[in-house]
Formats: sequence, C-alpha cells, structure tokens
Amino acid sequence: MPSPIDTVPGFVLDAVRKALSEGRLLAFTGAGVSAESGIPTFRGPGGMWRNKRPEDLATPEAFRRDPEGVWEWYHWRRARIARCRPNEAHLTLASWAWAGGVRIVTQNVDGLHDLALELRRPGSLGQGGAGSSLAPGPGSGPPRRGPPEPPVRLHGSLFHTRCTACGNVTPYPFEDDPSEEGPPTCRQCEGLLRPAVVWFGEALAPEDTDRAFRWATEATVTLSIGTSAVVFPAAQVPLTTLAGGGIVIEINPEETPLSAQCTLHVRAPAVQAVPALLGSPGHP
Ligand code: BJW
Ligand code: ZN
Repeated sequence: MPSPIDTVPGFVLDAVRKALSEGRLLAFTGAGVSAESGIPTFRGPGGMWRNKRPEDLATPEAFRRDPEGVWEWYHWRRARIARCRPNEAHLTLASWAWAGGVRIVTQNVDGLHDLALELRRPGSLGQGGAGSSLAPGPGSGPPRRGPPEPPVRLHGSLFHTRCTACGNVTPYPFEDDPSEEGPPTCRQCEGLLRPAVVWFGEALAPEDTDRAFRWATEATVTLSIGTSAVVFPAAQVPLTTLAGGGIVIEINPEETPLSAQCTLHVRAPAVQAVPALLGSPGHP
C-alpha cells in the first residue's frame, strides 16, 4: 500500500529528522488531528457541532445573551469529548515530545494532546505499542530528557472554567458536571462560570501567544496538522516559521489558505501521515 509520504522529497525528510534530533520540530494542530478520535471539526466536510456554527455560539455576545443556551452546547460537547481517546497522531507527537524532539501548539480545546502525553509518560500503564519501545537510548537521538514542555493551548480548554466575576480559572473535569444542566457557579464567589476557552473577538492569553510564536521562530520545521488555517492570530504560527526561513509541511486532506504558501502538503489524514512522517523515537 502506498505510504502518504512516498512523494515527500528527500531534503524534506532529512530536515524533519534533523529537527527532531535538535528539538526544533513544532506541531501546530487544529480540529482535524482529533477527527479520527471521533470529534467533529468546526468547518469543512463532516464539520459542525450539533448544526451550530462556532461564529454563532463561540462569542462573548452569545454568552451574555443566553448563558444557559451556550452552556447547554458546551455540556453536550464536553460529554461527547470526554468519551474520546487520543489517536495515533496524538500519540506519535506525545512520544516525540517526551523524547524532546517536538513541541506542540494546539488550537484544540479537547485536551487530547495532554491525555496522549499522560499515556506516553515513560513507565505509565498506558504506554504501549509504538511507545513502549520508544524511550530513547542514552546518547542517541533527541536531546532532552525529563517531562516535555506542556502544549500551548491557544484557545483554552473545555475542561476548565473561568469565573466571570472573580476571574478564577479552575479545572472542570467532566465528572464534576453531574446534572449537565444550566451554567455552573463559582465556589469562591458564586459568580457565573464560563468555559475557559477563547471566543471570537477575545484576546488570546499573552503568555500563550508569546510561547507559541517563540517556538514557531525557533522551529526549523513546523507541521500544520488538521487546521483550516483561517482563524487568527493562530494561523500566523506556521507563517512565522516560514518567515524565519523554516520549512512548513501541511497535513490535511483538503486545501487551505496555507497550502499555497507552505513548503509541502501531505494530503492524507493525520493518523496516517504523522506516524509515517515522524516514525518513532529510536526507530525513525
Ligand atoms: C483533517 C482531518 C484528518 C479533517 N486529518 N486533517 C483577520 C486577521 C486577524 C484576526 C481576524 C481577522 N478577521 C477576523 C479576525 C478575528 C477572528 C478570526 O480569526 N476570524 C476568522 C474566522 C476570520 N479571531 C479572533 O476573534 C481571535 N481573537 C482576536 O483576534 O482577538 C483580537 C483582540 C486583541 C486584543 C483585545 C481583544 C481582541 C480569537 C479566535 C478564537 C477562536 N475560537 C474558536 C472556538 C474555541 C472554543 C470552542 O471550541 O468552543 O476556536 S473558533 C474555532 O476555530 C476553534 C478552533 O480552535 C478554531 C480553528 O479551527 P480549526 O482547528 O482550524 O478547525 P476547522 O474545523 O476550521 O478545520 C479542520 C481542518 O481539519 C479542515 O481543514 C479539514 O480539512 C481538516 N481535517 N479531517 C487531518 N483526519
Ligand atoms: Zn468567582
């Protein structure tokens, strides 16, 4: 069976291997990386959440107008996403992150990169399959040991809340959502809680954009995986690597506005293309 990377030129494969060995490969991900985990994308074929457009519900105006309705949408999405598991694309990136080869900047709010990192934690029960043989040998391959840098979650997290009164950000695991009815309230001040995500028209957290754009500048190769590349400022992350003279590889079955600018595109689903392109630490 042909591999999705059969047509990738040798100089690009060499650049990917070098970037992995130097810890200078950046994975910039969007909803498409989680599509094969069963999570719908926002746009494109098979996109949309319960027939809602993000532009209609993912806004501060929608929340002010109808907090119950917006929370109903989020409760429904949280319930659905809580059942989903990381796929081979998340797990391959997580293995390389533990090996110090990859940094991850995601637009996703689903927490699957974080879960994949837990599953690929050396010695964890979940670490198996490709991961079990991955722990890099001393002196070989990627440069860093110890816990990976946490992924940058540019658009926040579905599993955290922020208080609209006191601003407190708190983990909100799915198990804490017993009734799935109505908006939750703050334990400190009883204010209305909102999902700790970034809605349209809201600024991204400066510490997140600082880290994301620094990593994009330091990257010699950025993979733009499963994103329509239409939402800014996130869509500037791969453009920053390009502007610095680095290589950008788009992994997406569909064309996007980035396609014309990137170095190369791989028109295949993330679960096929990411493992094929990166291999696994110790077995590239
Ligand atoms: C597969 C696959 C498989 C399928 N394998 N691939 C011009 C310049 C700059 C900004 C703007 C501008 N015009 C308008 C703006 C503002 C706006 C914006 O960008 N709008 C555009 C839509 C035009 N941006 C903002 O408002 C941002 N804030 C801002 O600009 O603040 C300015 C400010 C400064 C100072 C003070 C105050 C304000 C905020 C943006 C927040 C986005 N939030 C959301 C919702 C998060 C919460 C939630 O989930 O409920 O984030 S919207 C939604 O889109 C979500 C996503 O993270 C984001 C990106 O979507 P993504 O991940 O790309 O998904 P899709 O569905 O679009 O694409 C999936 C892709 O996967 C497709 O291409 C498929 O082909 C592919 N695929 N299967 C690989 N198996
Ligand atoms: Zn509060």
